[in-house]
Amino acid sequence: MKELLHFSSEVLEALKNNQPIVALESTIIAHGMPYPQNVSTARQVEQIVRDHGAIPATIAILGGKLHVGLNDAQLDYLGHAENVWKVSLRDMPYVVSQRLDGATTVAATMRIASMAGIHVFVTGGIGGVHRGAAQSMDVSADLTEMAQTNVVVVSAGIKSILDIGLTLEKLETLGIPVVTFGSDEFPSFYSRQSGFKTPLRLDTPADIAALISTKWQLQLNGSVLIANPVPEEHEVSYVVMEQHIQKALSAAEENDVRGKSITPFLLKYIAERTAGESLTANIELVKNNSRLGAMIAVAYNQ
Ligand code: PSU
Ligand code: MN
Repeated sequence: MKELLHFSSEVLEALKNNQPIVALESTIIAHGMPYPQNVSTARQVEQIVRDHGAIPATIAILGGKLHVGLNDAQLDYLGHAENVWKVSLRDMPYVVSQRLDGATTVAATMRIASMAGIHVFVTGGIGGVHRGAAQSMDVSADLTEMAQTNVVVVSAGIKSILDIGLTLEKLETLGIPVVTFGSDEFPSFYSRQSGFKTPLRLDTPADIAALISTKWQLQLNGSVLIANPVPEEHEVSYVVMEQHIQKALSAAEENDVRGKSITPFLLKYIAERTAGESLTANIELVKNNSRLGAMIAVAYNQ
């Protein structure tokens, strides 16, 4: 397994010295945001992690190799190259054996982070149960991966393109604790509100680190979902977002968009129609998550 892993020198050094490391996903770069904002955001996020005492490890598949830590050229390439696969777990063996390039989703990034011995992971939002899942059966592999892999996921909650209520139910079934940082309301990615009360609330990175280590000491394998509400000054109101989401969902249906294409389609549709407002929120919430993720990694390391 280790033969497939390629570490950047920064990450290798950090692993040797037992420093706190934060894994970062790449689907958000290749399929979640437009170029060049995606690459500049990825770089800023890495720097924020360093500024808060941890080492960033952006994860992606290049030429079939699992890369843990990317250099500038690799990051830029992922940001604009055509033919970069969106790789979830089921795509991994194909992309690796065919020596292709792939950006990893939450599920695939978690798995590779775990292989590398990294336990804290920062993203924007997780995949979940899609609206209309009773018909489509579209439930992200992010959830089943979170049920089994010991990597904490720091997010801004569940995007309202999904069915937040059903996703929370599914997380409960899978035994995944859902913790909102510093708020009683569970956030919905672009917005601090979702209409759902958070199952759990913690107010410090130290408390979050304690919950994580306790969970794994209890041999309760799997992730913890940390929801970090988008900063108030960058949020897009829940009501405004809902109108855009309704339109995006109709457009997806009209264009017969299904399966793995649906999440990138919806995100792009909404970003294009909110005059960049949602993109700004997206960028700022990822930066905000990287700050918290680094602090959790530092606390967990201690
Ligand atoms: N949520 C976001 N931005 C994203 C994604 C989710 O705010 O780019 C990506 C993540 O990589 C997530 C994936 O793991 O979408 C889920 O895709 P699917 O629904 O096809 O499982
Ligand atoms: Mn899906």
